[in-house]
Amino acid sequence: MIQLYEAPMSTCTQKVRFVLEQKGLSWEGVSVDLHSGENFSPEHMKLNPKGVIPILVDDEDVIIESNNICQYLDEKYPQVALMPNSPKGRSDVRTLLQLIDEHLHSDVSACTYAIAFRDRIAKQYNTPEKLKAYIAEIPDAGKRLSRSDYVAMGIESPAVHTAVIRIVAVLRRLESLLQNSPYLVGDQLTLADIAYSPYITRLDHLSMGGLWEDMPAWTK
Ligand SMILES: N[C@@H](CCC(=O)N[C@@H](CS)C(=O)NCC(=O)O)C(=O)O
Repeated sequence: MIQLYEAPMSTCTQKVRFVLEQKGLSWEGVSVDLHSGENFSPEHMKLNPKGVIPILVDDEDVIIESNNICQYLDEKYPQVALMPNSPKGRSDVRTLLQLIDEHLHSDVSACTYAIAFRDRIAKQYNTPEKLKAYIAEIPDAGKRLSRSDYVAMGIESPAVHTAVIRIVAVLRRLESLLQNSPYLVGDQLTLADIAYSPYITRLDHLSMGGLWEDMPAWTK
């Protein structure tokens, strides 16, 4: 039995769901309420000490980190291959996945918090004490600092400016990969396409689609 700890708005969860669908696997969702901080509960932290989703539980095995979960599913359930055959192709996919973990995820997250989540957090934790308690629960020290900034400064946060510059650089890189193929690596759908798609959708939902206005390969 496969269980996925998830929330509908989570980009990392969306890529795992995409893989599960491609593989035709049956699975059960376990909803985690990120808005109420359920992800910081002791039960959740036992499964993922980072206090985040997604978490995949496959029988007894607990797998964390969305890119890692996608690769795990591809190896364990090879019926529909989502990695290229060649070592070079697989290496190219892994390089692209690494870029997400290095900064794309946190950059898109910076924009999401600064533009879309900021007001909700400010309303929900509407006294300095409540906000402090919410921030204090976040296990990662860097995230504690950046989240405070997004709530206090919104898009004026210097981290958001850096994030947008880095996102544009990633989009340009993807655009060059899409010149000769509708797929990022080779001529078939791979984990790279699946992993990037929720971030592009999120940027679109944040009305940031203008960032790729001059990148024609996207529209193909
Ligand atoms: N590198 C992790 C990032 C996980 C992550 O940041 N998940 C978000 C949802 S997409 C989350 O749980 N956020 C809740 C929080 O940080 O409070 C992965 O790819 O799984």
